[in-house]
Amino acid sequence: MKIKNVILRQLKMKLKFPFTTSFGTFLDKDFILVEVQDENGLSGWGESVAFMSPLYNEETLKTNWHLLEDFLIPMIMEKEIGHPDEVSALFEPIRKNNMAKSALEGAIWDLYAKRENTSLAKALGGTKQEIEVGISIGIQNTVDDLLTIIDDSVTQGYRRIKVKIKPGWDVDVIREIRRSFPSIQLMADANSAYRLSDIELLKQLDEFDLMMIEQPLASDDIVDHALVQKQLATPICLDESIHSVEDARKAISLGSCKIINIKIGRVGGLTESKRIHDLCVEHGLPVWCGGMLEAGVGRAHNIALTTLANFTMPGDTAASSRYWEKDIIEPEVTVHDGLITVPTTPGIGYEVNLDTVDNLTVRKQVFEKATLTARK
Ligand code: OSB
Ligand code: MG
Repeated sequence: MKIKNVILRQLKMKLKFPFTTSFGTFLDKDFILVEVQDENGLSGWGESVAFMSPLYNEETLKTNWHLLEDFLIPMIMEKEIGHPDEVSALFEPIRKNNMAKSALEGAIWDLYAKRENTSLAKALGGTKQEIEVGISIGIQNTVDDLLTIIDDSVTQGYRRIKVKIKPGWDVDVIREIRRSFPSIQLMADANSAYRLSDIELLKQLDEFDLMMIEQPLASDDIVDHALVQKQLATPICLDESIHSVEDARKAISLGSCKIINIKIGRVGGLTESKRIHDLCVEHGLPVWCGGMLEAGVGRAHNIALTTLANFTMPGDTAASSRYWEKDIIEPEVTVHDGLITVPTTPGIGYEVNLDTVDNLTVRKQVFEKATLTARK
């Protein structure tokens, strides 16, 4: 296939509620939606998970636009692409900028699956018809507020509760949760808020039978995590620290984690996500699919990836309606009894609602071969 046009749109969507992590609070979600079109005008869709500020990782919406406009789009325009696995190889000379690469690669995967008349899940080698999901709950003003949200989420059927922690909102909060909910599947995500010197505090969390502690230490660390994991009974799950299958291999061999959270954007795309999944199968580590407060297109990609067999733990892909008054896809993602039914229609399996997209678009740019040449 050949990509004839690429359309970048910057969307702004209002979150239904503020979402607070150890590194900051989200009120809105600004992101880039990528549309690629083939010679027949068929569209594939991808979503960048880069945020406005470089607080989760170093990428931002603007750095992604720059990388897409000036490097990545010109690299794939009019190229004969036999299979989307070739895209990550094409992008290989560009260092890092994984979320920018992933947004475009994801759109090409969707287009490929549509052209093959198969679902994205099947195109990736996925086998599940439904996937199990959990929910990620931000830091709240009071423990009572948090307990109420957990209660609602458990009632709705979410299969696993993840709570965000940070210094000052950790051991005591988890103790209170366990008192009220002795047997739920529970985990904590620190988003890199601790240091090796916090080891005694982290060890106190062993008491609460957590499924895992996600990314306690620095976002680029795999060395200190190995030291901490040796002293913890609770499995460590790495999120921020894993950018590639090579990172995963090193973390596994050092013993830095026992579980990996795969985020498609963080690792540079679906092809790299599959590689990490396969490596974890070889080494007996379970994986699960993380979330980045995605709108519908990103959510759909997460669902397709989660159909791979070793995604054995519930992911963070909650229902569209948890985050948005109105999502950009139809139908919206719904969760029943903690399960999402995987769509079977071609590509991502959800229609992008162009009217909704237009209403939310604050910037738009169309790239076609002629303009790219003219610019040189
Ligand atoms: O670390 O998984 C994370 C949200 C924003 C940035 C980082 C993270 C998160 C979440 C929420 O935990 C995941 C979601 O519900 O999409
Ligand atoms: Mg995380």
